[in-house]
Amino acid sequence: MERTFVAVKPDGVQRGLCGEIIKRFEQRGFKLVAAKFIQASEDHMKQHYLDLKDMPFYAGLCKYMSSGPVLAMVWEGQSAVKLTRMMLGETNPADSKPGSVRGDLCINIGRNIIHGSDTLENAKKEVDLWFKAEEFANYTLCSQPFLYE
Ligand code: IDP
Ligand code: MG
Repeated sequence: MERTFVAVKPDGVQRGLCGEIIKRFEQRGFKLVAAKFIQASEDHMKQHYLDLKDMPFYAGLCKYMSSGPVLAMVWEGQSAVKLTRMMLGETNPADSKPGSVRGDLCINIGRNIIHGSDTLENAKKEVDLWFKAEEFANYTLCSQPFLYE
């Protein structure tokens, strides 16, 4: 089982897409193990996007991501990192296929409504950056035996 970090960005929250996004993860069969609705500081976002610090859009991205609340979540499941990235679509919504979150629900690369960890290593880092150990729910999904062989 893998855990991945997913966040509905401030644009997704403002556009009322939290429910639609949660629905897609629930319907896929992923298990929600942690969630919180918070406005992150600019410093927190700078840490989150540290790998992109040399990109021209880094400052604007961190400012935007801290401009309003985000829905931060950890979803668990088999191949959760890879499957989540496929559900999200490409970074640029214009390259995202219909059926993906970005391909269905947004248009512009700077307002692409959702974040998902890109590798298992980054997922671990991001989960640790956003959540403390006591913020995780420990339970079994009743659908578990019907999702996995
Ligand atoms: P990802 O979110 O698909 O993993 P990254 O390359 O990690 O994409 O970039 C992080 C975020 O930075 C993107 O989701 C998007 O919001 C923003 N971003 C990426 N490239 C551009 C760009 O060329 N212009 C403006 N914003 C960008
Ligand atoms: Mg990324």
